[in-house]
Amino acid sequence: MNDAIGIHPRTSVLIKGACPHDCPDTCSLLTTVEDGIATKVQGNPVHPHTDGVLCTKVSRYTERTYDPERILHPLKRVGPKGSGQFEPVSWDAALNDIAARLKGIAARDPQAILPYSYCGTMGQVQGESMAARFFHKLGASLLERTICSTAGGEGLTHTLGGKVGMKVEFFAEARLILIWGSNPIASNLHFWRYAQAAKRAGARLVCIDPRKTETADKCHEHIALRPGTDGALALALMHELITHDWLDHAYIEQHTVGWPALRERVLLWNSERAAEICGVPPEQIRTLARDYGTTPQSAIRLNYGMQRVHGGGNAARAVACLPALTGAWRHRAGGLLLSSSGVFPVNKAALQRPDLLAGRAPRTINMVTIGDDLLREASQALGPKIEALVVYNSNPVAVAPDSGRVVQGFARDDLFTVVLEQFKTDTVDYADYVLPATTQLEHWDVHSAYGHTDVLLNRPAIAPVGEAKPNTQIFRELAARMGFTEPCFADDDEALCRMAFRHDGVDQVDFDLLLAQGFATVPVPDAPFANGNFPTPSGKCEFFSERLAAQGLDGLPDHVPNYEAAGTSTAYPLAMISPPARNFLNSSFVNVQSLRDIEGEPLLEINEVDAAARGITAGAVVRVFNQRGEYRCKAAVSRRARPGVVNGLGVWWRKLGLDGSNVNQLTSQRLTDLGRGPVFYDCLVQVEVDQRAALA
Ligand SMILES: Nc1nc2c(c(=O)[nH]1)N[C@H]1C(S)=C(S)[C@@H](COP(=O)(O)OP(=O)(O)OC[C@H]3O[C@@H](n4cnc5c(=O)[nH]c(N)nc54)[C@H](O)[C@@H]3O)O[C@H]1N2
Ligand SMILES: Nc1nc2c(c(=O)[nH]1)N[C@H]1C(S)=C(S)[C@@H](COP(=O)(O)OP(=O)(O)OC[C@H]3O[C@@H](n4cnc5c(=O)[nH]c(N)nc54)[C@H](O)[C@@H]3O)O[C@H]1N2
Ligand code: SF4
Ligand SMILES: [Mo]
Repeated sequence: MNDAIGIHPRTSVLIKGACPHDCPDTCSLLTTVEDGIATKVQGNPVHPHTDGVLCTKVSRYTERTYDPERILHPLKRVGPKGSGQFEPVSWDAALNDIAARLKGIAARDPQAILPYSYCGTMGQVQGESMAARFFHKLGASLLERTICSTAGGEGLTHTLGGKVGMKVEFFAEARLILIWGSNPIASNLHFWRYAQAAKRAGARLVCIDPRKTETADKCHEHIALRPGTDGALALALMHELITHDWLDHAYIEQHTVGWPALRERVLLWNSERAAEICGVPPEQIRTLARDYGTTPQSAIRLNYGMQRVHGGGNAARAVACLPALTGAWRHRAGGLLLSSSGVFPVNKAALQRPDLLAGRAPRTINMVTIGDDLLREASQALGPKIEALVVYNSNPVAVAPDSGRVVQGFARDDLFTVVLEQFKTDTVDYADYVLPATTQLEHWDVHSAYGHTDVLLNRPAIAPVGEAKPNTQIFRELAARMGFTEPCFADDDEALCRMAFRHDGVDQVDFDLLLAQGFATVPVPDAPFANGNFPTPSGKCEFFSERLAAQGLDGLPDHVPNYEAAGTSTAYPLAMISPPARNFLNSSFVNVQSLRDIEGEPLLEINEVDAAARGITAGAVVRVFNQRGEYRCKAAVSRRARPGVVNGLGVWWRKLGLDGSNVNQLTSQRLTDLGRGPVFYDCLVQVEVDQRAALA
């Protein structure tokens, strides 16, 4: 008996939540709370997609939540920008000063204020609800949230009509799975579990990826194409389907638009031509086409890794044509999945209240080009200079391309920067004020997903740590100080959760079920396009897009070469890609010691042929450089890199790198063909042994 020995009885409860991170899996979490302290975070065994399993990152969530490095109090800058020197201040002092500064700028032109946010949390509430209301009311510049998925998203939308596709659970029944531009063992673990079930049942798995990933190791075949050549590969696959008549003519006839035009385009793309561009043997393309064309239950798991290049939108369009040619959509275990986010009936207008703009149409800034935008002077065409930046749910100094320019912009002494954060990221180092934000264990939220079709509710498990506040609360309190009196600024977080899926007073998702079991499934037919019914203007799969043609763009998908295509520069002969690390999530978790210990240190994977040609040995410090900048790290001489391509894994924090930078020092601010997205993997570099390190 605890009482008998003088110890308080322990209360232990299990709280249902949702993983907030930018991951397709959106897992259902069970947090054990003992005497108000979260002691364990586990996967919910009742939620089918989670199936009781979490990734390594989030199974250590208590370590992250109680990390001694958590920001627990509002901070005000005392040192130069970038130095990360702050002193604690009270919430009142911080918010009063921030409101006064924003009011002063807004009186001249509110468009000089820019919110900068992405998916640090994917929650509908701690993402863009109260924050969007605040900036809409203010009339601040709008932000194009393009840093991840807009090229592929647009490509898919112009072909299938939206971010829609196969239900992820039916990959388990497929007979052939193409894992295309995706490394699910690292970044989509719960899909990989379905793929493994299919493999055990005899399915063939093919991985299409320049890098020999841990996923490629476990597939039957690996097609190691050059970065940015997926469009050519898809066109050649279609060519083979046509010449061998592995086509579902009835499906094409009834459920597609633009077949004669597509056929004509595709006939220009035989496998030899594509093989030359992709840097793979033509037989590999022909064999894949035969398998794909003759296996009715063929399923494609496309992921965003293949669209971070100039032609990413067109490549996604080309791949999305494949299942309509073979009629794979007729089967629930056939078709394609890039993102399921389009199936969720989110009421964005209720959450974000664009009506608060009241007829104003502020300019839009693309988050990809934040480096250039921060360094631009006022102009008639582009509007005022950016004078204030409010960053939340993002770490742009580490994740945005061309970081030499980004850092220069953030270092501007005449820029007023507020950062809402949990940890002292690279971006925090440049803030004038840092406001401590709660983590998922400390606030309410509701989540849609992009790798399955369930809505999840997140209840707070513990009280906020230190003086941290939810993003919503910070914007509520700022709104009050700005004098915004609309009742919507008083909505509490639970009310916002209830609003997220309610239209005209009717819940589109059962909120009582969410409260009771933590998740609810959005009804989607098992084989959504078995009988056409694509959400396109024509209702068909659009091989040819009238909408694109009307914009003066190519109505058909094509291969659009990289801006910096391999072999086009003698100064920078190697193509660099920088895909996700397994134990980080973008730049999140880099600060968690036990996870950083697993990842080790920033590395550049280089093939033995390219290493030998440069006198690079394993573990040598190398200088990686191009016209935009240079970056030093250690070399990993590895067959994970194909000849001609180097891989710089994970978005490391700059301050943890060898000389305070990361791979984004080299990436460019150019934009994709569709969707105005980033081209992180369209980047030529040269690599050499670092002379400083070699002499030392
Ligand atoms: N552990 C972990 N999980 C994550 C993330 C993370 O950082 N870490 N990031 C999350 C985010 S933000 C997203 S958007 C999602 C999806 O994130 P994605 O960035 O799509 O990540 P992956 O699924 O790992 O797929 C990327 C794969 O594409 C490959 N690739 C690179 N260039 C090309 C190309 O031109 N063609 C082809 N075919 N392949 C190419 C890379 O080598 C890599 O293996 O994952 C999320 N999940
Ligand atoms: N070179 C290269 N660069 C890349 C990529 C790549 O593959 N290669 N991937 C790109 C992709 S796909 C993406 S999506 C972007 C991602 O870029 P970001 O969206 O900036 O993602 P993170 O780096 O995870 O940073 C999110 C930050 O939000 C904070 N955060 C989390 N929850 C909350 C909260 O509730 N409140 C507040 N205030 N803060 C919170 C976290 O602590 C973290 O520092 O990076 C892109 N950059
Ligand atoms: S990061 Fe992804 S796999 Fe890990 S717990 Fe979150 S949703 Fe699940
Ligand atoms: Mo992303």
